[in-house]
Amino acid sequence: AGLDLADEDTLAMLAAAVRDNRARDWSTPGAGAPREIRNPADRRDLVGTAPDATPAEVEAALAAATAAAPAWAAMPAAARADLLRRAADALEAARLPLVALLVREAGKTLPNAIGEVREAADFLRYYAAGAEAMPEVPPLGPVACISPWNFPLAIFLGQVAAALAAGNTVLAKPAEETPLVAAAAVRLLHEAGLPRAALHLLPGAGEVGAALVGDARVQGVVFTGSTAVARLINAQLAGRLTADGQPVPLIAETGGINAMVVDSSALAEQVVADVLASAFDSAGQRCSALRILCVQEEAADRLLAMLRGAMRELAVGDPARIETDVGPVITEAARDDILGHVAGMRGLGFAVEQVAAPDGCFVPPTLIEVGRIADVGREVFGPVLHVLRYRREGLDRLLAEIAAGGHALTFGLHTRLDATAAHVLARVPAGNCYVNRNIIGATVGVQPFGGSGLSGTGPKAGGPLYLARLKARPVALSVVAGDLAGPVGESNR
Ligand code: UN1
Repeated sequence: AGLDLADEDTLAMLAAAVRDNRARDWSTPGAGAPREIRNPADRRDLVGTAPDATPAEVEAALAAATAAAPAWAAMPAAARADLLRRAADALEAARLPLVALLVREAGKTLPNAIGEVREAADFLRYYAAGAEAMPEVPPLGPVACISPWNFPLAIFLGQVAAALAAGNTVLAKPAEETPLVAAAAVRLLHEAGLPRAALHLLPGAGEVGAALVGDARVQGVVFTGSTAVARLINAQLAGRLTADGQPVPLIAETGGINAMVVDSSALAEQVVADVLASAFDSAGQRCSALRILCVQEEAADRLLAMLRGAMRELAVGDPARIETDVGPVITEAARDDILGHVAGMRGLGFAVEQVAAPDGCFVPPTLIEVGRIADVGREVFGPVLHVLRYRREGLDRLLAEIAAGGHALTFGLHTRLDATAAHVLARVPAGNCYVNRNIIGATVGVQPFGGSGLSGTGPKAGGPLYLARLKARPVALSVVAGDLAGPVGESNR
């Protein structure tokens, strides 16, 4: 069911979908002040307006989700699962306008947007199957789902689908940058038969999220975003108990300062391809993206020369064009933040190299040579790759520095030596370790995604333990492994 990007007819169809989309207004109704959503690649293109949810709308949604919780919880899991599968079918039937909307609202490249629709459908089907495979344990009740702009469809729907599948009603706050694709997804779910009171969309900024998290009727929180906001949520929930007297659960997926270690036995061509994908795909705007490439000294000159050459070939520009490798970053503020980091590093004396990029919300793919892990300092959410050279004798110190950073999300290793692989992987804590491949694009059901430490609370998204956290009481986990009924997508590569 994939869209074949090597096929001329498919490309023509996608181009037409983007063109039609630009003539379409995706505005959503609501009482609050309308927020203008503009295409990050072309600020003249107004995608639509979305009003922030007002306090009265938040209150009405909380009351309705609370009132609807018993009936939704009482529905047999199989019926909830059928509904989510119908929604997955509807989502795939609507994939062309959704792909175009992701390009326009979130600046996704066409391959990224196609992968994201596929991943969203995978989440719906995976959690549907998981719900059916679980013993009947009561759900939590109303759950708040707070999602990011970088996967405004897949992460948004993944959170919502899991909460609903487990039998909870949902208050969903999409990122303020990307409410329109979330609204489109909610419409599809309601049209597929989901009771309106079981899922409420509440667009807006931090105030809306804080109002939800601070409300005693909310029995669980699912959050993907920054470590700083996860800390705020955690503090807000501290000491609060569910109706069953348990601490209100928080599932948080946050950031990472992800590293890849490349030893001198690695296949250079493969490394270059995987580094390009890991660092620059999605303009580096994935929490899984590569931030620090660590190359063994003996291989570094040749490998970095190849990487620089390959970076110069990256096409940065309009994500609606199939030729584009790197699209815009999400906002001018994001661009300025990333470029501020680059300027700061240059100021500190680190060597910086950048390829060309157009004006606007674009950041040129950038390479910064650093001396040690701690030089990087922070997660930079854009196409900026730090590189450092290490000596074989210094490997353990390097691994200890990576571990000491406190994040533990993704990690990559390129080596052809089994002993090195075992040695390295035993020393780096990371939720997702990838060997001899890129470090992005975890696949629902096959590579559950999530980290620990500063990177999140677990359980991993798209994995067998996720739904259990959304139940009121502990679940016997041996029976929760809901396999997909069908083949799993290459969703997000
Ligand atoms: C995120 O960027 O917030 O594996 C998480 C991947 C994606 C990452 C999503 N699932 O690249």
